[in-house]
Amino acid sequence: MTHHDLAATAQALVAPGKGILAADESFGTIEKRFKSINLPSTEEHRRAYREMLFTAKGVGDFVSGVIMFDETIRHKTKAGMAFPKALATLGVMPGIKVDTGAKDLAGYPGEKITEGLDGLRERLAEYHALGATFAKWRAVITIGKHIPTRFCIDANAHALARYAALCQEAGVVPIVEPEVLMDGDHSGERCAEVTETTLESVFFQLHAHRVNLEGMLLKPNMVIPGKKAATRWSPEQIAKATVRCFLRAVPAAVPGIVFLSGGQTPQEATANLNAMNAMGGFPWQLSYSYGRALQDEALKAWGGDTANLAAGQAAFARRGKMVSAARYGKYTAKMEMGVA
Ligand code: 5MM
Repeated sequence: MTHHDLAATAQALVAPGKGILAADESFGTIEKRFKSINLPSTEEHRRAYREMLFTAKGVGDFVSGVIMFDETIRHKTKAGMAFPKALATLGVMPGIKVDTGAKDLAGYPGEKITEGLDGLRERLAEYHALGATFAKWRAVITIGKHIPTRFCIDANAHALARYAALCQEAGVVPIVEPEVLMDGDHSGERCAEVTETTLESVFFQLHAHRVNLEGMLLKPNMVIPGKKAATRWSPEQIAKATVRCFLRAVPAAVPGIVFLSGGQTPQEATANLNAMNAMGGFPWQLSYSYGRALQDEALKAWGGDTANLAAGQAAFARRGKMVSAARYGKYTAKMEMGVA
């Protein structure tokens, strides 16, 4: 795989009107999601839930790629087709989460470092053989009283860059995800400051590790006040602050920025992305790689009951249509009133 192939894959992942479905919940996270609908996290429930999403009618219209977890990429549809093949048949690219999770950073209370570099070259080769054309690694940055520290930001940026270089060596497009968490009562301004510092460190390290910027995607948080902040921002304020921050810190050579939803409601995540695309004036595609914002309504409508399979798929496609419209700045609040 050449630099040219990597760039083509990265561009296809942010094709107009499309974005990524993050369905790479590890065991702990999917258990938490299923708990909200009172469903035990058995292997068959996890498989059936993912099959419902991956095979929804029209999925290829709003999903360019799906990020899977190690267990999921090995699963098959009820009819016996491997998930990566089933997705490819629908024009959707299979992707894989390759980090092994964020752990406490020794010596730095309250901060995390993402693990998973040991043996990564070999794991990437296996995932590539299983059909993965892109991968994801998530670093977590927490805002608090005396944090984040410069050390934590740089350590996570270094690991992200090592991961990205190994991906490109394996012919896999890396999605680089430095997530500044929304947890806490910090202001939007504080989020902007931390996000900019984090992105600067990430791109310094990507350059040092000789990562080809045209053959990667960035998956960041939006610039947004903390969940418990007293002062809230409108979608227009969030859009303005986010675009300003990214114009300062993200090279134009990066083909696309695919936002995470990070605990925003489906409506918020859609409206905020829409406001950015309505603004224009930036060199990258601005798209989504949403987990919760794309799945929450579908998960509720499905409720773990096979009888609700069509309802779950309809809820998923309905949100998909709205986020896809947000890629063009054409989403309106009125669309929320439409039935599935
Ligand atoms: C879907 O959630 C992903 C996996 O999380 P765990 O490794 O903790 O199970 C997560 O990395 C996700 O891809 C991003 O955070 C974006 O998801 P949201 O829900 O924030 O859009």
